[in-house]
Amino acid sequence: MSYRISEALIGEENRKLAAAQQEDYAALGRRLERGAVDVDAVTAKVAAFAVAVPTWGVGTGGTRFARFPGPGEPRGIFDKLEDCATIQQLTRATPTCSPHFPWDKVGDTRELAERAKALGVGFDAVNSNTFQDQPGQKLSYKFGSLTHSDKAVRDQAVAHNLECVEIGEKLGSKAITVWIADGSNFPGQSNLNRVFDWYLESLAEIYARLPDHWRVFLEHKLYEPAFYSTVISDWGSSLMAAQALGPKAFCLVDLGHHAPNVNIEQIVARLIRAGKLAGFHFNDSKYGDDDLDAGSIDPFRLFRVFNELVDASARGARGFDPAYMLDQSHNVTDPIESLIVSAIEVQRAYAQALLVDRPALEAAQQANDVMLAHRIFKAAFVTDVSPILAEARRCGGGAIDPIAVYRASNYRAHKAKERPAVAGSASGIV
Ligand code: RM4
Ligand code: MN
Ligand code: MN
Repeated sequence: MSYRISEALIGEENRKLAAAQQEDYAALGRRLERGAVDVDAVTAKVAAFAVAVPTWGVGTGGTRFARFPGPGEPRGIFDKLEDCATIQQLTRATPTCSPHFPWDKVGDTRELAERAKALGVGFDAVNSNTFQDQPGQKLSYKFGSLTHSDKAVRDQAVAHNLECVEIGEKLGSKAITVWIADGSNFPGQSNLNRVFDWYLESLAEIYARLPDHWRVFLEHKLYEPAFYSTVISDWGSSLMAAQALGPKAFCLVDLGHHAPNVNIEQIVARLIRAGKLAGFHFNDSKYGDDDLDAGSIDPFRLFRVFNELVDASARGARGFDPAYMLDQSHNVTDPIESLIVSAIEVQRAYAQALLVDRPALEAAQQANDVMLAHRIFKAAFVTDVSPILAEARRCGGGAIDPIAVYRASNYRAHKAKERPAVAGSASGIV
C-alpha cells in the first residue's frame, strides 16, 4: 500500500490552529462588513475556485545546465497522480491535473482513468508534445513539427495531437493545449508567412477531428527554443489563428510567455473581449519563461490579471469560461510544496480581486479621480485574505496550514522508500 496522508493527521493539525484561525476570520469578516462585503460569500466563491496541477510539475525540474533530483520523485504518471492527489487533499483547490503526452502515456488508458478516479483526481486539458523527439520516432522535430517544411513531419505531428485527444477522451478531458517550439534561429532560415500557413493547415486538421464538446487551446510564447522567430510568438498570432479556426479554438495565456514589461492583464482583457480567452498557465517570472512559482515575484500582476477576470465575470462577458492551470518548473524546492503554495497564491489573487469595490471604482474612473481609483484598486490588493483562504480549505476538509501538515506527515520520506530512483526518469525536465 502506498503512503497517503491520513485525515486524522489533518484533523489533529487543524485543531491546533482552529481557534486562532476562527478569530482572524471573524476579525476580517467584521472589517469587510464595514464595506458591505459579506465575507462568507467571498469564501464560498474561493472554495469553488479550482486550478489544475501540471503532471510535469510534481517532478523536480531543471535548467539546461543541470537538474538536481530530490528524494522520492515520481517515477511515472501513477506516482505523479498520488502527488497531485496529495496537493488536492491538503489545499482543496486542485481537483484536476493536466497531463502531458507522451510523457504520461501508459499502455492501458483505462487503468490510468481508474487510478485517478480512485485517488479523486480528475483531468483538465491534455498537452501534446512535438517539441522533442521520442525514442523510436520516425521523423525528427529538430526543424519544426506542425509547421515543418516536410509534409510528412507535419502529418506525424498532427497524428500525435489526435492521439492526445483520443487518450484525453478516455480520461474525461475536454480540451487540448497545443504549444509548439517551431520557429527559426537565423534570419532567412524560414519564410515567416509560409510557416503560419502551415500552422493553420495543421491545426485545421486537428480542429476538424475535435469531439463536439472539446476545445483547442493555442498557446503562444515569445521565444525559446527558437531564438530568432517563433511561429506563434504572441497573442496577436494566437488570436488570428483562433479566429481562422473557428468557435472551438481559444488562446491560452502562459504568464511567462511575453516580452518583458508587457501589460499581460490588458492582453487578457482583449482576449476576453474577442470571446477567445482559453485560460491560463500560471507561473511567475523575472526575466523570461522562468517558470517560477505563481505569485512569488510579482503578486500584484497576478492580482491585476484576476481583476480583469472578476470584472469580466461580473459583467457576464460572452463566452467567458477560462481554464486555470499551473505551469511551473520546481528546481530547488520540493515540487509538492511549491504547487501547494502556488495554488494558494492563485486563489489569493482571486480573493483579492473579489474585494475590489467595483461600483466605487467605476464612479472614480468616470470622474477621472485618478488617485481615488488607484486607492480603491490597491485597497483590495493589500487586504490580507489569508483567513478567507484558510476557511475555504477548512470547510472543504483540507488543511488550515497545508505546508505544516505536509511536513508533519513526512510524506517525502515515505515516498523515498516506496520509490527507488530509476535511471533516466523523464519527470520534470522542463
Ligand atoms: C512550454 C510551455 C508549455 C509546456 C512546456 C513543457 O514552455 O509553457 O505549456 O507544456 O513548456
Ligand atoms: Mn505553458
Ligand atoms: Mn513555458
